[in-house]
Amino acid sequence: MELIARTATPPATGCKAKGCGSSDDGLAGLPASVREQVQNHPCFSENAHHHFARMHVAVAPACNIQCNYCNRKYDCSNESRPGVVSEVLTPDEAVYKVKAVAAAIPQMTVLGIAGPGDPLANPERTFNTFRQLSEQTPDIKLCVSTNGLRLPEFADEIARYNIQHVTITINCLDPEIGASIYPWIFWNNRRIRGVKASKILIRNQLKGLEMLVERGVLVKVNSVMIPGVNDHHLKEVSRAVKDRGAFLHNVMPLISEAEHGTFYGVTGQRGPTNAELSALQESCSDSMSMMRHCRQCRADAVGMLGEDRGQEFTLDKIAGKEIDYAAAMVKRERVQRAILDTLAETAPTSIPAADTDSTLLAVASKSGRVVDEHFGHARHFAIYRVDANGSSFVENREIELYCSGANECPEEENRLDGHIAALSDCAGVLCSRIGIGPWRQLEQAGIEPSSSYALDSIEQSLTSFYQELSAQGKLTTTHKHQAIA
Ligand code: CLF
Ligand code: SF4
Repeated sequence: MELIARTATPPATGCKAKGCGSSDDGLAGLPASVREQVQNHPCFSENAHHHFARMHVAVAPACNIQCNYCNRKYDCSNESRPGVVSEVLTPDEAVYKVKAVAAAIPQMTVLGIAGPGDPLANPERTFNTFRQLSEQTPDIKLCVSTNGLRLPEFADEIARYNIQHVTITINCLDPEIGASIYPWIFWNNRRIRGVKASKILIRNQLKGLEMLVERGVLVKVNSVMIPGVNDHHLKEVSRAVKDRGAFLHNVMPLISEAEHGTFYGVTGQRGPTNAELSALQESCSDSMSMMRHCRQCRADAVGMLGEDRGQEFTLDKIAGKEIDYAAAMVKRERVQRAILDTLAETAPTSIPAADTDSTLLAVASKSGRVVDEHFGHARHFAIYRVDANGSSFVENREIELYCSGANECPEEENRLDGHIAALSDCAGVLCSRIGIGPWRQLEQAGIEPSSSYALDSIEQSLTSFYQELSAQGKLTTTHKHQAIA
């Protein structure tokens, strides 16, 4: 299991009302057609990721550029966490797998192609898959993630298959910066290097973005934050992509562990701390809606964001299954409608404005819906702003695993510094289980742990936990002050 080591420090600032990622406070102001496009897309809508799932099919092995944060043995790091590798499928295998997953997980609303290379460097495989899905599974939204080099060439093809969501990774607008991120691109049958290569790549990314927006496609831009290389420049990227019609900006941290064998990994380029990432996201949010709940998925991910059910749907496990997709669609429609109806009813109370009575609470959850993660097994905590009226998601904070996966947490635990630092501005943390040692250390740090809400819904648990802490006088002025800093 990978350790995520880049996190020891909490964000410098809490969430401001307008800066809560892609939180659905913005949905009400959107045109009906756009609202329909995002309300059940777990990446384009923060709220949707608690209720709807996505899946990826790894049909695109080749790539046409080299990024210094990528080792080509693994999945495309523009969306995937580096160091994971996915099994490549043929388009026919992919379509079969999509139907099997859609029948088993009715809340799976989005099919994405995000690797393991670049989907548009594999146009036959990518569009063969999309064409079949647009015909055979018309209730599934189609999504693609690309480095953008061949985007202008395929913008019409994307629109033809009703692919409503595209992600372009744009790390810079300045080719001089680009030259230190991309050593080469493969363009018009030639390998091109340096500033010249970056100029072509950036030109095509921006042109492709404009062409997609003209065609009514919603575009999210991903940027990898590389301290000392492009961090000072990403605010400008945010403004520029917004001006060209991008819907959302997702600034992701560089992950550059040496064992992944990337150029940045072996040369010691560091990734950002949580505080640096949060501060940059906050500053970009002045001009652009920011995504803050990205989980840097695998190219064959299945399930809710942060959950990977891929092993349940390997080709050998689904082989020979008869799938009645017409019947599955009826069930899917019913399940998804029920979720949307519930969301419509609860939306007004779920997004409190920042005020002096709100505080931050952390949740350990695998599913993103219920409190179902052991404190010691959590690889991240979801941070919520909570007050007496409800809760709103702020961000995910990655942490380093301290528990080896054994059944019991160590009683005496002295490796909790990273956890405590990451949660230091939170009044409490919800988890499904926790050992007595970590419990005591959290309490000593002024962070109240609770496993009383195990397997309850996150939203209800947060409200009840807030009331409990409030009644016990455990929401100190410090907590409240930090929550809105
Ligand atoms: Fe997949 Fe990407 Fe579509 Fe989402 S993921 S292709 S937009 S359906 Fe989402 Fe995963 Fe982050 Fe990507 S959490 S890595 S942003
Ligand atoms: Fe790797 Fe993706 Fe960059 Fe290609 S575009 S080099 S697969 S990170």
